[in-house]
Amino acid sequence: MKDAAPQTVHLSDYAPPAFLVEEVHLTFRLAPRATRVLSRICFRPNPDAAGGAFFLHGEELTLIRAAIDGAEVTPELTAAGLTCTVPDGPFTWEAEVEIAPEANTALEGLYMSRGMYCTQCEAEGFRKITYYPDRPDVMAPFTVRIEGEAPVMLSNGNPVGVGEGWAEWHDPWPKPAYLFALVAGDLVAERGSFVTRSGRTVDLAVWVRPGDEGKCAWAMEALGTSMRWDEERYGREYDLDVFNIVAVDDFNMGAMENKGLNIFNSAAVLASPETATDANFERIESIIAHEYFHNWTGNRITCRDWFQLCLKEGLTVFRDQEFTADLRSAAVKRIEDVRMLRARQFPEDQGPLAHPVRPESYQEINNFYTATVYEKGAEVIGMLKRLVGDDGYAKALDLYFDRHDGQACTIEDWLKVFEDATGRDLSQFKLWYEQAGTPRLSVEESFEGGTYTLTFTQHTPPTPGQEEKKPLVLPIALGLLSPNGDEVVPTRVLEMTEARQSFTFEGLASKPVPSILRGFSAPVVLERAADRDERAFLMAHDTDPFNKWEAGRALARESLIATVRTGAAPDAAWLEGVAAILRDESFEPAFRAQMLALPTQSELAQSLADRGETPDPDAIWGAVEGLKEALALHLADLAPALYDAMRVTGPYIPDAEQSGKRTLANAMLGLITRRDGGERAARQYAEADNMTLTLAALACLLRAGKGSPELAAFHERWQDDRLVMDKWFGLQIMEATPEAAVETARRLTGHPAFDMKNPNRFRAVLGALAGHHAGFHRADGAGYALLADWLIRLDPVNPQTAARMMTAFQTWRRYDAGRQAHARAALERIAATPGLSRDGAEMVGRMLA
Ligand code: 0A1
Ligand code: ZN
Repeated sequence: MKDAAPQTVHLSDYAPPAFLVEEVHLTFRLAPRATRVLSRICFRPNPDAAGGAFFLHGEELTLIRAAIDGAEVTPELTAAGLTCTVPDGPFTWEAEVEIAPEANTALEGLYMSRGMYCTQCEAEGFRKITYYPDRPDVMAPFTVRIEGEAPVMLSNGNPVGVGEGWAEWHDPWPKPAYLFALVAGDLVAERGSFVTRSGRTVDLAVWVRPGDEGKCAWAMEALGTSMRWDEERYGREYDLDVFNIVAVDDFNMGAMENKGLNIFNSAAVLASPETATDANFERIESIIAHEYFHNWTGNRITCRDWFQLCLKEGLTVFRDQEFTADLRSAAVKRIEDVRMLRARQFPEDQGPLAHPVRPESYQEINNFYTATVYEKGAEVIGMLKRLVGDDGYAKALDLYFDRHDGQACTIEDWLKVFEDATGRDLSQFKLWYEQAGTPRLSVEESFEGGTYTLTFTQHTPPTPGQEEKKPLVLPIALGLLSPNGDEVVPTRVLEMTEARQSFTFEGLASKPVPSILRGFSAPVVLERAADRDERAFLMAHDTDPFNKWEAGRALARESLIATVRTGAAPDAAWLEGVAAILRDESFEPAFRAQMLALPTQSELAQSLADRGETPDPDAIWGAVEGLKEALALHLADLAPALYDAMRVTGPYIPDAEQSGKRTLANAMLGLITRRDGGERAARQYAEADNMTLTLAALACLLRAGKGSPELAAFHERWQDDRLVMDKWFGLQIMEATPEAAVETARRLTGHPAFDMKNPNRFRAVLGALAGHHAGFHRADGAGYALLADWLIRLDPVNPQTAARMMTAFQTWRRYDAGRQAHARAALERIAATPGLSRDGAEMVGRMLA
């Protein structure tokens, strides 16, 4: 066998498959060290392909035998798959292979998680299960027989039979191999049912380990709500007799949308008030929805090739965002989404890992499950909707489902339905899919004789491999306020298509105050040198909740930057503006809590870098601490009063109303702790009957340099609950001082419960370090070195998770020469590791280029 040398795959090289699959029959004889997989696959030549050899992907498989139309054959094997001479017309391929799920620590293909068999096939894991054309444009119905000792054995589709030691499943819907799934183990189910709008009853089940039954109710409820929402909002009905969800402890990502058998990281399913926070509950609800929505946007209509990943992911994220906005608060959800976009996608788009929403090349596709593909992909759809309007969007989506059901599609297909449904030419809009980088939007204004003119200039800085950028279509939602705070021009969407473009508004009595980019109508950096009075004015008067929040955010950012630069005192306008909103009961508590969320320290570093300055992580840390101290002082009376007013009585419900109150109360607790040294937090910890209150109290105590007895008690109580213990590990690092973060992380990697093979635990410790801005970017390079040590250790065990975490280094060039030298040394050490995975090599290669 030859070694598979890393190869770059290009979108432009796409060719249709030489052979199509009519049907697939698989038999699994499960055994931890030697599982046998028997396949019978009916192939026919693809009439739309220009011929081509018969090639099946296959990696890390031991081929026992192969046959074509019943006659044994001896294929030619490589490390990537096999080729074989085949008949001219249709034929049946049979193979028997052996695999070792127990030895599979990469968690891709068939593997074991604490005695349970499970699979992860997206993107290219099926080739580690058997020989197959493992590409998303090959779709087929699957019949699966599982033989083994496990009490529960599940696969995609509907159950067709079950007996002692076996189970059979049939999935009638043609699907690509990446949606295949199998689970077998000692599992128990929380059961439910759903009657579709056409009256079919679907049996629902959430499968978990015995002992976790009490933590499934929320997931089941979220599933029912998602199914109904997709019927009502998108006209999409479920299409099988059963829908199964399984919770797995060892999982690289959040969850996976396998047809009829969604597999979830247990952190994305299991919840009880005692063990999960409000944020966990909300995340579970949205991931359940996301995976369920994939049934139409991903499964019934899938991607032609992996370059089209945003076709399913951007759209499904957009849909899950709409779902949460409908169920909870649209304003708060938009703020949360933009915070997340700025924290995760902007750094990617502005650094060495920048790539278009539809990338044009890759070495390892697993490295492209990124915030750009997912979150910017969703933003692009939001812009499309803004441009064509709600009706145009609804028509286009109906056409998409009608025209492309059962197909593997491209972004061209997607844009064409919008063009056909609305008559719009989207050729310039398509650049959003092709051009990487975050556009910068600057604004000039003039006012003369009642005419107000806004002139916008857009510019997208170069990104790797894309020096020249063209102007994009930018929907700029805008409102104008009069100086007395009345809205004189309600929100309208300006459509910018040129590099520089003016828009005029006639008949205004006085120069208005513009509220630009309402609802964050385009994913750009707005470079507006507004003065602080204007921001304070918008914070007080803007009718658009997002821009109200944004004005406060900008004030806080500028205040923090001034402190970093000159040691300036916190801006009184921000302190007063926040206090006014906190006092205003017409705003829901969750929105009021958002007003307190400061820009992340990494965002502040980027803002400084954008202005040509070298960010100092310690100075940024100090400025943030100073602002929080000032706020605690400013709100010395209000914080305890609001804390009391937000007390929730009655049984715990993780809905928007209750969780909003708890979020605001906990934010007040943070301020109170700065003044009372932790007295109230200790009381909250002692009295708490849910994890939201417990964890917030513990965080406050740790931040105040206290909390040792509580930390020990927490450990004592929760040591047998892996998900709760992940919180225990992570929190200690998140709440550590910059000096202590690295040492705390290092100490915790030596804890007996630290298990590098479990991605959740690895992320809880090393991910928390990477997220601690001043701790990770410590001047002596200790943060970089510790993370590099562990990434080098993890890479051979689980290359996917290691490579994802390497992104912690993506901003390394922003910092001073000393830090850069340490970061470069860490990256070069990773790059020089013998046998480094393709995943890791691609990531460090791009960051060092
Ligand atoms: N499609 C899933 C996420 C996912 C992607 C890749 C995986 O392994 C590499 C696993 C899951 C989703 O969007 O939820
Ligand atoms: Zn998805």
